[in-house]
Amino acid sequence: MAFFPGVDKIEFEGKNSTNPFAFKFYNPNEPFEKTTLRDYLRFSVAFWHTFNGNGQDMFGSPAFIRPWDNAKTSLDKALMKVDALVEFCEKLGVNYFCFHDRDIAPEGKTLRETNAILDKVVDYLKARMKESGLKLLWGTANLFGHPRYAHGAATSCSADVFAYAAAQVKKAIEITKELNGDGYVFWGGREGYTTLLNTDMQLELDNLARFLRMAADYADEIGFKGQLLIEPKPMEPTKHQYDYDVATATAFLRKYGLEKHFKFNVEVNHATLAGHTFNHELRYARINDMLGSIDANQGDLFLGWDTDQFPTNLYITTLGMYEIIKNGGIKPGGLNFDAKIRRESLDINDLFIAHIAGMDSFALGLKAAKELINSGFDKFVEEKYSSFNQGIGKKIVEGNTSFNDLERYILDKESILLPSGSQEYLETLLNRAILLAGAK
Ligand code: XLS
Ligand code: NI
Ligand code: NI
Repeated sequence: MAFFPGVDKIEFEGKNSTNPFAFKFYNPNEPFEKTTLRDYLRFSVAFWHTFNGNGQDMFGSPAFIRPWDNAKTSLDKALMKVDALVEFCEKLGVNYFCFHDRDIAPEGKTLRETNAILDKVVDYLKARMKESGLKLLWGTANLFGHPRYAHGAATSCSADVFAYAAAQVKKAIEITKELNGDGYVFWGGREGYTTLLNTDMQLELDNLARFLRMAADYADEIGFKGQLLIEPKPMEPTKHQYDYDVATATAFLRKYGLEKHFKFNVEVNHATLAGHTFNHELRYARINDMLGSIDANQGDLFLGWDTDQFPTNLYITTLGMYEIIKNGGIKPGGLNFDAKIRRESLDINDLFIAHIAGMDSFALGLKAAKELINSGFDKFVEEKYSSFNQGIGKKIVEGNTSFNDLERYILDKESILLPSGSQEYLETLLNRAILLAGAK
């Protein structure tokens, strides 16, 4: 059965095409940095939004009915969604997907029963992946949807819930390994608090660290080679999430000596919720050698919640991809579309149009970032800090100065020369880079 009979394989038609079902800027085979755009960008489809998303929001019931909603049993439905995933990714030309354990299979009465159902779906998924060439970018566990996680999972006040979450993550790492995943993600779900009046913050943070240590140990024990990733988010569903942003989570990992085991999965919309730009979060991770993967989406600054829209803002994609080029790429991570079509996007084929928009926007952003680098943008920054390349600056950088030396050096100097920051000029270079990349 075809789930998307109205859509054929999406082809690259170039910038002059007006066909909504064609790529304008993403040519998968185009060479880029000794590889191709396909292998550099490593796009991934998020199972939860694309195959479970039903347009529901806080104010309204489900708005989309999908072909798999007519399945006879919940297991049939799960298997149909696997087929839909394979068909969707083949037509879109995307090689990767990501999932939570509970996205792909329904729960049973006990964890044992749930695991048995999950195994059935994983077997089928594995076979379909093998035959189609579809690969797993990362797996994760849903530790936030079920009511048992009302107080959090690893930070719950209930030791039973902590144990349940541990067993669930154990299984999720096992199936991620079984499906050859390149990574495993920990997004904080309900790990945080809504009021300190009822919260033992110290115990919760210590427990979170204990949980992550056991997870890393277990991954080693079973020989899981994928990258473990923390996905920061400052709020939602709790008022304060512990993995607030990359800086906060880095400090947390270092305090507990866990920093060698984890990198970051940076999500655009989470960055903006934290009051940061996407490129700020990427930069912070990159300079700490902890940039692992990306959840590609965008928020709406007027709404101010995690709207998870498909990314189309070229300034965001360009500045983000600049960090990725400087990072030497994103592999073994990728660009996962943790994004959902709007409740008003009622046509099932809007799923394709949305992914095409996101893929084109990141491909163009990548090319624009390259133009930006070619325009001498980096040279400007180098020049701005050049006082640290010689004289007293060099001594400071080399650690060969003290407050006494610095006082002696500066005490009788009459003037200091400052370079211009030239923000306006640099913004014109950014505009130019986007326009040049788009015109090619
Ligand atoms: C929610 C998160 C979530 C993670 C995976 O805001 O983005 O979807 O990516 O658990
Ligand atoms: Ni995400
Ligand atoms: Ni999110």
